[in-house]
Amino acid sequence: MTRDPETAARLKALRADLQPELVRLERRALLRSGLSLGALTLLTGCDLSTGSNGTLADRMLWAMSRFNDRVQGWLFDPTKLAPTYPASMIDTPFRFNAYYPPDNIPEVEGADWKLEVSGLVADKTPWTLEKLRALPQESQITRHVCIEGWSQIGQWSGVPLKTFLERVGADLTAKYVGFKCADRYYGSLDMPSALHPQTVLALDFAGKELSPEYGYPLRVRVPTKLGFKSPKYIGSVFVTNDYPGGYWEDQGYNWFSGI
Ligand SMILES: Nc1nc2c(c(=O)[nH]1)N[C@H]1C(S)=C(S)[C@@H](COP(=O)(O)O)O[C@H]1N2
Ligand SMILES: [Mo]
Repeated sequence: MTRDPETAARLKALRADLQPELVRLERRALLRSGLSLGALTLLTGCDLSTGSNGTLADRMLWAMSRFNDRVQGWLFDPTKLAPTYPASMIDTPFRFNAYYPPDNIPEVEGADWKLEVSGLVADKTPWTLEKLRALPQESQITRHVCIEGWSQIGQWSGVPLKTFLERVGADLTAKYVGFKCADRYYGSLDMPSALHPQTVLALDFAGKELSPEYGYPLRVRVPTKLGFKSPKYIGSVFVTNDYPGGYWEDQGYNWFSGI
């Protein structure tokens, strides 16, 4: 945009005055959207942390609007299915991420493990790995997008969460499905996202049983949402009408974080 030098100078001075307020607004907008600068950079293809075009607040607002449009075609397809990829595009090695370093990865003993089921469900019998493997399985190659600003393509297989919820006689009109993990992580999904055809209780990663870093023995995988909506090491699933929140959501990240 071209402006006469006088107007440009006035705007520049005004911006300098407003700068602290803009920075505060921007922080709030980032928290609300559930995205870091890194994630916005990734999703918009616009590097927000460097460059001289406009203030950081300008660049961020622009990127936010671009994010809304672009993400429709990439992470959140208009058909509401996350894009899938050929096996040749799988990223190896796949990145580990958690709120702690790899030394603290929980080691779960699969033979003793049981998935507890509670809340608004008819059958609360815990599930073993063997029983889960006997249910219909689904495999998908999708992109995992982390809020911290990286994404990778991986292959997850397991039981569609919908199949599982139907099997336990869950109240499918309830609002939320919550998960508790072997670490201190926890999370929840709205029921429509829990019933989404691509949402799975993953037992396998890259065609093999999940390894400890990727969530052994069971993790949720929701390709239509940001990575933090896919809890690993789950030990308990519950159906409820009371908002369960989540580890990052309770610290300000956007709960929905997807379509
Ligand atoms: N139990 C548990 N699940 C978790 C997390 C965690 O810290 N603990 N981190 C989340 C985040 S932010 C991301 S990006 C993904 C990382 O999954 P990966 O290690 O398979 O890449 O797991 C999600 N699920
Ligand atoms: Mo993440």
